[in-house]
Amino acid sequence: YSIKTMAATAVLLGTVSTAFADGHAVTLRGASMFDEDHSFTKTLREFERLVAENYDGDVAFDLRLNGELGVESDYVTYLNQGVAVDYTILAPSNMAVFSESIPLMDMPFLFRDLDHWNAVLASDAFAPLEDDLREAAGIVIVGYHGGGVRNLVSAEPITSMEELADHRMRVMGAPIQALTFDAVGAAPAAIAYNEVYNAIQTGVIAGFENEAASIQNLKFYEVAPHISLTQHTITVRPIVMSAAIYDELPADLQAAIMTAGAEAGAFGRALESGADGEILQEMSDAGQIVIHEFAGRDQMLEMVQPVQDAYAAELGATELLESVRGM
Ligand code: MAV
Repeated sequence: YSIKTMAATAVLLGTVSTAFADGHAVTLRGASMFDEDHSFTKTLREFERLVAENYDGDVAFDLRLNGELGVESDYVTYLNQGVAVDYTILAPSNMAVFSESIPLMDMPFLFRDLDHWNAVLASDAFAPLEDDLREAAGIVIVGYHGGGVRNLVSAEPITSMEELADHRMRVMGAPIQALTFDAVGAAPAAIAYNEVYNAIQTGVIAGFENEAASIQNLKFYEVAPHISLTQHTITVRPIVMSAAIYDELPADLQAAIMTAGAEAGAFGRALESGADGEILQEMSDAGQIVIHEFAGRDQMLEMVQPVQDAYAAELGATELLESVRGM
């Protein structure tokens, strides 16, 4: 191996060993599906800044934006294998392939409101899920971003349970997501995020569900301009690292990462939850979306609870779910 080949290999693997390539002791590679304006990217930038601030050694970051390295379902595989992506922000439901329990964190109708969401994230209720993720997926949670509210996004308005019936909509890859929307009468299908825009445009599906920041950043309103305020999810979006990479880092860098993750998460949650309503308003003012009230939210909630109960029971997580509900 020449130094050059090793450097090239190191770049491919995107890890600690990129020292050869750019002269830094440690270079970590990150990934975002969005541009600099999205709260995920801003939170990852804040994370980088805080790691550097809290660490005495030499660490550099190489954050790839705009889906250059794919979508979250790709990042999960990379993190698991310890290649290409070292840190990112992920929807728990996109990690279901490796951990059946992690999607419990972001199942629809888990949180009553922002206060409840805040209380749960301030507790250690999710610790058993974090442990399972590390064990089963090789992914370490270093902080929690989130705070977007997910609504139905569709080509035609969906304002009632009747209009929701058999609505062909995309959901994230976790079985609990499909089970939930199936239970309320829709016709959900798991489709990769980077295929959603085309699938709606070509009529393969009639819509999906998402939060304001991402609808705006990826211009989903161009094909799905109708937002129905089902407000079914307040997002939980862990800042994550590959355990294979994290475990190889010096202890003081690991400590800096944990501190930075917690702080960057708090920064990001305030940012996204604070901007959610404003972004909807911006898109509405710009004539990009039409916002509709949704009449059946209470009914949805009632229909979904047994599905949540069954999922938790299957995981042996009934107590966890009860304690989250009780907060
Ligand atoms: C939004 O862009 C984010 O919540 C992101 O974390 C998800 O992966 C994505 O939606 C999605 O629906 O897959």
